[in-house]
Amino acid sequence: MSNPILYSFRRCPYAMRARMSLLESDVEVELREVILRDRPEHMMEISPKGTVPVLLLPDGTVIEESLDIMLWSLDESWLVGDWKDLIDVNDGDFKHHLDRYKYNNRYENVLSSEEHREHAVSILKMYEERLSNQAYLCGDSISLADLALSPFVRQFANTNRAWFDQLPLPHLLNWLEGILESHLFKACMVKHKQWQNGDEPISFP
Ligand SMILES: N[C@@H](CCC(=O)N[C@@H](CS)C(=O)NCC(=O)O)C(=O)O
Repeated sequence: MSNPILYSFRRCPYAMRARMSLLESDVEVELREVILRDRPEHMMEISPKGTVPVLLLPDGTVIEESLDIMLWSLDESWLVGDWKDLIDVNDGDFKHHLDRYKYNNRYENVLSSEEHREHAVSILKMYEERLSNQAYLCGDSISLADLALSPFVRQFANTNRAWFDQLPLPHLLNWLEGILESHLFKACMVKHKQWQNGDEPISFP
């Protein structure tokens, strides 16, 4: 039986969380690296909304939300604590402020970049509070919430790394560093060239 097919984009935080989850499961997929301005026809046929990641299962089922790919691949031991609420805040308010901080001139009628940055920091303070009592967002082991949120905190940090590094959020910085330095994250960030129809399949992991 053939492997599931994952349409993915290396730098997309939603695709990163899906790839990390697949790495943590025993599932091998065929990875197809997408360039967003040149999306493959087959991907658009199976998922016309056109976002990555998209996972196509051998039985034809299409999973086109990163969280659903995580839930499909991870076993129940990963579903720890209030991960749903954390993902709601991340994919909602945090992502809203992150985009308007990072790409402020793409939006009309918004606050300044610095004001959006401050709103995002107020959410990061909530994570800092948790991480001052435990190693990960929902306890002392890594779980779904860490995989789901860390790619977005990374994107926020990388927008202005020097500024981020001087924030008084030592536990958060340490948590992020630990994840970015992990084998898991490094394996999820391996580079692949853009997939073209007819290419030899690339197995992931
Ligand atoms: N809710 C989706 C969001 C995915 C998403 O927005 N991915 C971005 C790349 S980081 C994308 O594909 N953007 C293309 C577009 O919106 O046209 C998920 O969780 O999978």
